[in-house]
Amino acid sequence: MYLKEELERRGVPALLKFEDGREVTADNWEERRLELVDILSREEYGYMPDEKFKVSAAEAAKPARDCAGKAVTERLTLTVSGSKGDFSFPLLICTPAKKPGSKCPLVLLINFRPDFPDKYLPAEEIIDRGVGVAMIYYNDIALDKNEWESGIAGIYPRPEYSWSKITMWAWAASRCMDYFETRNDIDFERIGVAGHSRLGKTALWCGANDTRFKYVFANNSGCSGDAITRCKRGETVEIIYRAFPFWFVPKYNEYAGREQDMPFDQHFVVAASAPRVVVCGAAEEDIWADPESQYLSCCAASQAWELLGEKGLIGVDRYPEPGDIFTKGKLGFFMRPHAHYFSRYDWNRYLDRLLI
Ligand code: GTR
Repeated sequence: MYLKEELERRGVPALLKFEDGREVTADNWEERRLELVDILSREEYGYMPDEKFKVSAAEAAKPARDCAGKAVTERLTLTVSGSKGDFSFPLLICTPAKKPGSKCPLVLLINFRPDFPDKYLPAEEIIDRGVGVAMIYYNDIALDKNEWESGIAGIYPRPEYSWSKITMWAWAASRCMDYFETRNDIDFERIGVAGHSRLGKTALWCGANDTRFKYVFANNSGCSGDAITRCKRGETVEIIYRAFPFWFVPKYNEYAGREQDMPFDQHFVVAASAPRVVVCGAAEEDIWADPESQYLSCCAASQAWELLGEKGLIGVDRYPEPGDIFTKGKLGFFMRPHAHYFSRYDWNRYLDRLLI
């Protein structure tokens, strides 16, 4: 394990031990993985409604040729039906124009804006790599505010349902996956979920809950995302909960200033997608997210892949430097120069991993 002494100094909880003290082995990894998801649901992000949803899609506009004719963009309305009623939201899918019968890899971006393309979504560059991209706009699912009437929050409200906005956004990504499964032009072995910052946290949480996403791309997700919380620089539990209590369940706030008492740390959410592919992207100047703590959590999470005989993090036993790209294993990390942003550089690192 890289940076072992630093992980020990910070007192990061053991990944490969059950809550009841049993050792985790390759054979019982799935049981532990589900326990990780349960711990994180209970302590931090909340639970998704426990029921099966039905999903249907309708055209919101005629499919249009895009990117100089290299792509087709579809604007759909997805309707999710559950025990409490129907809920609809827009879903955009842009795929390479291709021969009938061929399938493309696809990345679903949970985005900050409904615009397409968008500064965080360089569609033409993605299409030119032979990859399709889908997008949902997070405020269409539930507003990024401390209110519980909008969108899905109004239909499955708190406290009847113990969830949070991060969990609602992640839940919506899974409903998109339900729809992708009905299509015959997508390569199901290569569907990824991506997000930046608060939506990078969401992408990690989505991957943990939904094993159908074989790739998880968490960009600059930092505090309550990929960064180890204990002794982290920049944002802390206290700060993030004060500003964004609705991203979490109230229990998370009990750890404000008491991070050492958490029965988990953020390497749990990274490892909860093992042995699928996870790539965590950090940015040199993003001290608020804390690249060192982001790397540390990959160092700790990597044990899950190794336990399963997979290549986890292929990194270095030191803190990362700008320009470091460690994406050869199934758990990847890279540190881009400059600031907090979802840049083309980041996209290309994720696509490089998707296309290996
Ligand atoms: C910040 C928040 C970060 C990060 C960021 C973002 O204000 O403190 O954790 O999520 O927002 O999502 O842009």
